[in-house]
Amino acid sequence: MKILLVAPGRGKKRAIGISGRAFQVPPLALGILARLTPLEHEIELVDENLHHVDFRRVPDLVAITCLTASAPRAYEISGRFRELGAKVVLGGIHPSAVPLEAIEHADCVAIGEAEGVWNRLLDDFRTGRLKRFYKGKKPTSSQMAVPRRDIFER
Ligand code: B12
Repeated sequence: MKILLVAPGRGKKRAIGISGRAFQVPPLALGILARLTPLEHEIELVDENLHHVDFRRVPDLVAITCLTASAPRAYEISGRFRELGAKVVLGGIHPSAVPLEAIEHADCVAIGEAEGVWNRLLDDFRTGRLKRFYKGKKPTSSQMAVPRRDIFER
């Protein structure tokens, strides 16, 4: 299964490259999703602050992380991929705070932490039983996944 992980850009700052930013940080939530994803799946990460999303390549599942500031762009990306036939899951602080708004723009909303729900969500998707909402509990420190850093550009 092909899974695209997306960190949406904000406004005009999208995809201007490393040199254009005062400082740039990797989207840790997506590193965690990558760590939790079983190795049989193919994952790709696009951080829109660095690169454009290529809508010509349509994965099976698109997972988008978003804050309130990036929610409008997250919804745009989600809408385009859904038109192209991909399923989209939204997660992060904004969809967790307003899941009923977020579900209007996606097939599925992950509320709270990814640990404990991501693998169940992937299994449900694979077997055609994706639910509209998944609610993650606060993980204990030993359950917390360490972000996979190899998926980030230096
Ligand atoms: C560190 C931090 C930063 C760092 C980011 C470092 C980094 N590497 O990303 C810096 C200083 C750069 C930063 C900047 C900003 N931040 Co900040 N930041 C935080 C802080 C303290 C922790 C965020 C973090 O990295 N958590 C660890 C990651 C792993 O957690 P997470 O993203 O929540 O992801 C988990 C779940 O949400 C879920 N999940 C997330 N995405 C997805 C997606 C899917 C598909 C699924 C299934 C699950 C899932 O699973 C993850 C693992 O369990 C939070 C406060 C907090 N305690 O959360 C504020 C916070 C996120 N920041 C906030 C804000 C407002 C900003 C700025 C907009 C400030 C500004 N005015 O510029 C910018 C935005 C930067 C951007 N990305 O565009 C607000 C967001 C509020 C909101 N409603 O959106 C927060 C909540 C602080 C607050 N209480 O106001 N921030």
